[in-house]
Amino acid sequence: MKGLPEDFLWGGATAANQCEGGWNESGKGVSLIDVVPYGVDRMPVAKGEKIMLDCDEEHLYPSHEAVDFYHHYKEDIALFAEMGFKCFRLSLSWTRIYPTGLEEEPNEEGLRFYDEVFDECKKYGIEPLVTICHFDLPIALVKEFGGWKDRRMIECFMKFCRTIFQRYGKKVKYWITFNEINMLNHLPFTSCGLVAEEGEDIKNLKYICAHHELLASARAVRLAHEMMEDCMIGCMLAGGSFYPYTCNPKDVWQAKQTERGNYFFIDVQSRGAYPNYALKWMERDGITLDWEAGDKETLAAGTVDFIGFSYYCSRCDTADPEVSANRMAANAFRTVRNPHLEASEWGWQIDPLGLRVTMNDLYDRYQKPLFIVENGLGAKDTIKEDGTIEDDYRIAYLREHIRSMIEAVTEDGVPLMGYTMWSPIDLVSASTGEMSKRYGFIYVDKDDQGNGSLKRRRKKSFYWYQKVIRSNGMDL
Ligand code: BGP
Repeated sequence: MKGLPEDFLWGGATAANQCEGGWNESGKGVSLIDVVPYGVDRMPVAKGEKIMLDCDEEHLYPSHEAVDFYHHYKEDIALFAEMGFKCFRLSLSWTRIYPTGLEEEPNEEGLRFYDEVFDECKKYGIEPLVTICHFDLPIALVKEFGGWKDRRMIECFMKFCRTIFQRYGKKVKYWITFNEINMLNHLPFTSCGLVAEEGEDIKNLKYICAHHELLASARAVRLAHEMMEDCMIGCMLAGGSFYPYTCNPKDVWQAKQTERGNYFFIDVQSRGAYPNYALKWMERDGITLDWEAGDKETLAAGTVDFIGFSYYCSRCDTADPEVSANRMAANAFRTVRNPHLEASEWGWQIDPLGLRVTMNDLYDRYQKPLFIVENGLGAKDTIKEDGTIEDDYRIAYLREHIRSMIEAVTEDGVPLMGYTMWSPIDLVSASTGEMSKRYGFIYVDKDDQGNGSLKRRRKKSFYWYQKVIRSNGMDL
């Protein structure tokens, strides 16, 4: 079997709020995620209830210490290098750089932190892949504007982009604008800080937020190309194809509709215009956007260079209300249970072939290079008496997904830039806010109550992934 290209970007992915900690150090401001006490699954906001906007420091917030990458980055990057990483995906904490998002001048100490992180990567020949916004915006902007529902967010975001492109343009080649932009449908508070007032139509507001994020993304793409020679900037979809539950055409049609709800964002970011089906559904549902002169041109001028996506599971939909009632988690989505698949302890159904399906679907649709920027298994790990962690379940999950990914590249001809699994080091789970749902090759000694020494420890999978990278995916 022919293998992956020689310059394939193997690595791992994290997000600032789930791993950095140091939430109020060196001038950092408070992020939205710093006031979320438990994890997004348990947040009341999507139901329209009031959210807590003031940070109660007596509580342990998952992002406050997280796994303290802020003070351990040298050790952590050295461990990534030991596995042979070619690429490290991380996100920038907006409030480290602009503490409220409203300042004229950035916080130099915050900028310096990422300089040091990128320099450390460079030392080992690791390419950073930077997510500009990963569920992480200044709480001051949420309070001031109600999040992305306000168009003024775009200018705040552009100021942030200008600063980081200027500062890191020579150190960072690969960029992503927004993490899992389609999560906006499911987690409007976490992903865009949407605070709805009494009587406001949340559904309409979500699309207004989307419109502003899409404009901001397009402008960021354009600016990146103007400011940084040779850079590549992509979008990021919470991916996973939707299967019809049966071959009943009604199920097929239902699955297509649900899938379009996710593709909509990427259709705009990749093709530069709202697709007809979305314009029609907005018309039907009475959704009105605040189009301004020049918006269409902005979208058209800022199409992405590659399609980044996360893949944890495929999804399934049906038109049958009885079957539809039996739904389960698939990341932040709810899916109809697929009887052909097993599930993880958190109910996310495991479907390695679904990754090949998803890659083919995305490439057929966009004809742009893909980048798998998240894929992994959350599981509980046990430390044996001799100190080892035998996470064969994680190896099995990743092995099958990587096999499927390689088949999509070598058998189907899908161009793929790289694979950054989630997450090379244990960190705080986004959905549960807990540590015990672990993804890492590197174990971090910390429990759900926040106790632990933060000591790092290599799991069995660490050595397995090292071998995978060394053989460029040939030895699984
Ligand atoms: C994705 C997010 C990540 C990450 C991952 C795993 O949707 O981009 O931030 O957390 O899911 O999810 P969880 O941590 O809930 O298991």
